[in-house]
Amino acid sequence: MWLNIKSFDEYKEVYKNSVEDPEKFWEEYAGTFYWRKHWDKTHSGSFEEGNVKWFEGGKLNIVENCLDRHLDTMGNKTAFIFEPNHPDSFRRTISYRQLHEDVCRFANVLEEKGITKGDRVAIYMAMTPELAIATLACARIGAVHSIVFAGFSAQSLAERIRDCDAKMLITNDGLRRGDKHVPLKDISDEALESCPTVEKVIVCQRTNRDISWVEGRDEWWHMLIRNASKKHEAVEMDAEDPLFILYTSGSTGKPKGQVHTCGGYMIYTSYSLRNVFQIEEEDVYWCTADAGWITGHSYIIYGPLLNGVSGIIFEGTPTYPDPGRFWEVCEKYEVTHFYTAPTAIRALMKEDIEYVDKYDLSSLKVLGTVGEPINEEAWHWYDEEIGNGECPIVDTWWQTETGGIMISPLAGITPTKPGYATLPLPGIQPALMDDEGNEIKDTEAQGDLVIKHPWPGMTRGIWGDMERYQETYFTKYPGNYFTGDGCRRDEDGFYRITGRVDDVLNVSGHRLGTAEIENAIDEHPKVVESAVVGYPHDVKGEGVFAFAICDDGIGDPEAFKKEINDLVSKIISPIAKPDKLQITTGLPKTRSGKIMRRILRKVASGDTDDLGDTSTLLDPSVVEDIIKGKAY
Ligand code: 6R9
Repeated sequence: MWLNIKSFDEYKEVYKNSVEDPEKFWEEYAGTFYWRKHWDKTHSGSFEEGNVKWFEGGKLNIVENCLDRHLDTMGNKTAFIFEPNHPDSFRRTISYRQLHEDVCRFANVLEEKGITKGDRVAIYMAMTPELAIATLACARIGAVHSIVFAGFSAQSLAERIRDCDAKMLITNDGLRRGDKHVPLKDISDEALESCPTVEKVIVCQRTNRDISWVEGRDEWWHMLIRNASKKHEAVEMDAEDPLFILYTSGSTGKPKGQVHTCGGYMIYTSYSLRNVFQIEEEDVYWCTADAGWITGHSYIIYGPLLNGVSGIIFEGTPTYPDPGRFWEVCEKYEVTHFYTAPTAIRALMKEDIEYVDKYDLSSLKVLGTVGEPINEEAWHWYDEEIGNGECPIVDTWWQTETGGIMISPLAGITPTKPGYATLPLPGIQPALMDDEGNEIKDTEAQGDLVIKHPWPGMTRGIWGDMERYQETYFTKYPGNYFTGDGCRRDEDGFYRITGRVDDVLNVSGHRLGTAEIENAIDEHPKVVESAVVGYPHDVKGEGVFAFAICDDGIGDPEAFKKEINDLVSKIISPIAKPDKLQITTGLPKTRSGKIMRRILRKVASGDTDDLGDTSTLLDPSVVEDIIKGKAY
């Protein structure tokens, strides 16, 4: 049984079997869950048709597998440790039994408020256990949750609510992250002005500040759960019923609502966490992501609970009240598995090493990274200063679309190599494609990364737009899933992700579409047209560089930049603010009117010696002006 792969030889054997007979491979793992009814068909559909299904006809509820299944054997075990924003604030631990009760109570509340199977519920909340409770309660009654990262603006929230016609919004009065306060209820109220489908708003108290109230629509979380029963029968779902929608940026302006399903997602998040991190019963696992991103869905909420692990929910930031915060928490709870983003590592390695040395980090066994390529310097700092050279680093490559980790070392089992996500998990078949659309068979190669065979955790669609789903993932390389990432494979067959090959930026591990940011900048009355590209940034990985053609009279450029940044924060989120803004008289366009971003990327990164072929530009003299221009 390969539930946990325990050696490199076993990995190789299991991998081979998984390619030869994928169905048998996944059946074996799926068999370890609690199904109310066994599935009829292990796998059907294809990438060509865009209709992949796994375990169809199987009946289950994922929350029964996360919670109920564990009650007899580990009811008193800690499910979540909650660490608040400020270290002196109230912290608490929640056992599996308690979490089960809380989820059942809130599931009863949702049903009483008229939410039923298939309804969409938007969640816009602080990183507290209630966020997980709300999420799990939705899943328990078969409602489709759509968590929106609490750093998004009112407009972004509204766009996501409208896209999926959510019937309810669950939010907080506000949240604190570091020394910032975010008035979530105010932002929600603004968003809901343009969201007619939302009938009810449930507000969970966190900051106790004054908020406005819409009688008949808004209700307090704590009042509603007071009399709710702690008994609740989970709703039976088909493996292929949608579990959640999560919006992610693509190369057009409109975010894509990725749809994940109950059965396949459950199997894949559980499987990937267990094998990549080599988690064991007594481990304390901490993923520092926000539940508003896929990493939080899969590796704070679902994956750890499915495996009966104790996990940390952290409300704060890496640098508040000081840059030792992560390490203080690791020491306090004797964290064994720590999973964060390269951008956090890069920010913390700039700080005085005292902030690390002060704490006892000897409990750590495995270190993980996710979200963006990790540079070798950061990898080595993480390895030596945090892991004391003794903790395997798992550089985990995956996407919102993939549901779980796809290419990564298995901790302590497969070799690691700085900057490399290394080898695919068994069940995952990556390949590299050349410009002509052919698979590159040489071991050492560089190309576009695709996946050749469906896996249970993959996205089943873009909410309300299956055409775009087909077009985005399955058209460029027919018969394959196209990841949007470029990748290099070394002589040992190890994979190194080189970054996006489409118009998507990765800023501090956050995925942002250039078109989304351009649309926001273009809202400024003085902006005629804009173009956004990424450039290398030593902490964020990639920074946002905006070029804008403006009407005369923008005045002081610094002040103008602030106006643009405020606008982008308001329309999208502060994470999308341009780091640099250059006012220009023109943009390098081809005769067909397409902006040649390749040139702008070179200018933005200060690499203007060789701009390549510019002969297809409508007006090549524009380039000279751009090179001479000044960025603020
Ligand atoms: C999980 C997550 C996905 C994009 C992906 C890629 C980049 C993620 C990476 C990585 C290099 C890694 N990415 N992990 N690049 N090494 N270990 O981040 O999902 O927000 O959808 O972003 O992030 O470019 O395509 P998501």
